Amino acid sequence: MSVVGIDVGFQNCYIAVARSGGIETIANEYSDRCTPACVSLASKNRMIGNAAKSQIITNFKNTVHGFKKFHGRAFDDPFVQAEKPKLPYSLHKLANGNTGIKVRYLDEDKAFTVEQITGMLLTKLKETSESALKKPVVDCVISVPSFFTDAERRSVFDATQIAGLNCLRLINDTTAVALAYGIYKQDLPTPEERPRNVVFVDMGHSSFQVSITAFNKGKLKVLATAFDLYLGGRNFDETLVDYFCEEFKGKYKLNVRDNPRALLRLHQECEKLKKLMSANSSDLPLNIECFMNDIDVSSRMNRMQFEDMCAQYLMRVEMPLKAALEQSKLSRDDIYGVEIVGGATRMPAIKERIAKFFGKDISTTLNADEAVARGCALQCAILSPAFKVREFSITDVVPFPITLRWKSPTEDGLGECEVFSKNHAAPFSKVITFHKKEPFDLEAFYSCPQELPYPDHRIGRFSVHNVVPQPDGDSSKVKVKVRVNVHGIFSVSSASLIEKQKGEGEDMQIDSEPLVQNEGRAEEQTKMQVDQEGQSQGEQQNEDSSAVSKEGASGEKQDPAAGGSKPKVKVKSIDLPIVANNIRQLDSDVLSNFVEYERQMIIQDKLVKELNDAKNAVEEYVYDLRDKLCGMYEKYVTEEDSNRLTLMLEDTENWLYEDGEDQPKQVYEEKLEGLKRLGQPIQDRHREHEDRPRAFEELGKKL
Ligand code: ATP
Ligand code: K
Ligand code: MG
Repeated sequence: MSVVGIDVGFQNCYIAVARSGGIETIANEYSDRCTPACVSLASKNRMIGNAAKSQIITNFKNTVHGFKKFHGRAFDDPFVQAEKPKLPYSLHKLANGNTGIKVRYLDEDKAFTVEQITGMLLTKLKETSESALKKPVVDCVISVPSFFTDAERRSVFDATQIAGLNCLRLINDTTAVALAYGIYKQDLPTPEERPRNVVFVDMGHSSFQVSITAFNKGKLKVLATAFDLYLGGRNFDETLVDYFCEEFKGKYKLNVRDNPRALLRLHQECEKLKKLMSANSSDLPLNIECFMNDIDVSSRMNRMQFEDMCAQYLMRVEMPLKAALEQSKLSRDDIYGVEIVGGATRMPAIKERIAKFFGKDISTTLNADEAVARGCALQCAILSPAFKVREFSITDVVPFPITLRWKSPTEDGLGECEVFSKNHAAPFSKVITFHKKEPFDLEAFYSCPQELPYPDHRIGRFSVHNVVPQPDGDSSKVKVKVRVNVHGIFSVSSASLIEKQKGEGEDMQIDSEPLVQNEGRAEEQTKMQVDQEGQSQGEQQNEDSSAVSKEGASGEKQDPAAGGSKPKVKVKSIDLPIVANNIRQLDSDVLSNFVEYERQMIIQDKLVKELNDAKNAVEEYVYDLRDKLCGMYEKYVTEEDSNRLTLMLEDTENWLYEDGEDQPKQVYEEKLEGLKRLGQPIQDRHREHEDRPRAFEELGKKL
């Protein structure tokens, strides 16, 4: 099995793998450890990552980037609507209301779902991992922002399936960083000692995340997370873009916003300028040649001016830090250290604010770009039976409180119960007992809509089927297990009907407040969950009845009422099917179509690549042989043959640009063979001549 960790960023993706030497981040075919989160669709194939990034300006309508936040969001979502006019490509409302991405692919108009686009990106990252590890990659751990909701996580998870990956865990960015920090530390306090509390701060391109984590030997426990969903490097780029758009309007009479290509170029230049300003406080130039309408533009900017312009964003740095500290109930003195990662934390103004808030120097010992991916790979190694790593238990948190609601014959007709509070340990399961005579629905939703990334606070509806009254007509006791799994995804994972015990309270318990039983300590739960998830790959995709009954069996064992703790009470329990209906969830048949379609696109890309390689081989051979004919091969070919061959090479070159521009692979292969039939004898004569003296030399050495 493969041990791979992938950080899927809004802008940048990184891969770390476990090899014999330990965890290492790997480079792609461009020798780049960063793969841009970018997908470009064309008339014959797709380009993904670095190749796609180079298409951002030339093929702007069909080059998709900045799509991470479309996961789990409706097209009508205010954020999606606000992004739409800023994007060079088109968004589209899909039949189910989700956000679609409209591009031209294979000379047809296509609307891809965000799961498909992320699936494409993951296909690329999978291939990069495979060529580094030189074996197929299936198992992996992938990072998501800690604030991702249920719908967002399910959406990313679907994308991993489309790419043919088996995601063992969706791990929170800051938790991955915490693992990368803690696992190698030899001097962590023992479990009996007071834990070491460390703050992790990650500001990427699109958002700002903070977590406070307590470490003891062999374990970490996230105490609190806080975030600014919309504060990241892109805000600072946009501030510069706005400024220069205004300036160029006056100075050059240019309406940059009307020209998508110019706007994209300005974006790229502003990002470069921003990065330069992190290292340099002096006045810096911005020059773009032939920017728009054949006009060269230029301007200047310095860090102080820039920071003034960005005051509204810099102001927002403190709030999540404060929120995290408050939630953790720690004081500043309890904080051992502050570790920062993410590209945007390289801005001096950001660093200063973080340091000032905690009143201590911040540490940058972790690799700002690679720590998330490394943490993911470490988690994957821990989950892999094939890999030996130090035991390290992780207890994460639920980012937003979750409530269940159901119909009940009480005054207002509704029963309600908060099943997971904010920062509740995760993964975690709980059992709730209902008294029902008939099948019923449980609505799950987030309790605090104002905290959420989007206005829809629903998670889903879970219908518990096959509930019947007891033979005497009384309500049946129904035990329902709810859980937040290892991916941070909520579900009503099993339900069972308990046959009435003698002497128990009668009809008075109908729809009473549910009894909430926590199952054991969070840490034990973590282990159990991780094991289960590791084996039953992607099983939470559809909590269908078969998955449920499997789970039901284990739920029963842990149920104190039904378990061995009270052996004298004999209870019969019947597993009940649950049908889940999650918001924004792709139908399973739609998902399988996407899986199949991705496979076809992979084959298509491969065919195009092979074709291009065959064509390039002809071109390269032409140039190579022509050079050599008037160079190193000159002595080994008659003038007549040389002239004939040169003419033929010239013909081939012309052909490549005309009739030979777009031919089947076989035609190029035959062309190459034809040339080689003439070129090879010359090459052989040359080699023979070269080898002969060398052979003598070798012989001489031996004698
Ligand atoms: P997210 O975490 O939001 O999904 P991401 O993981 O893709 O995004 P990172 O790779 O951590 O983001 O960071 C990218 C951001 O960091 C970009 O806005 C980039 O311009 C910015 N950045 C990188 N280096 C510097 C620098 N030296 N100075 C200022 N900003 C920088
Ligand atoms: K990243
Ligand atoms: Mg990131």
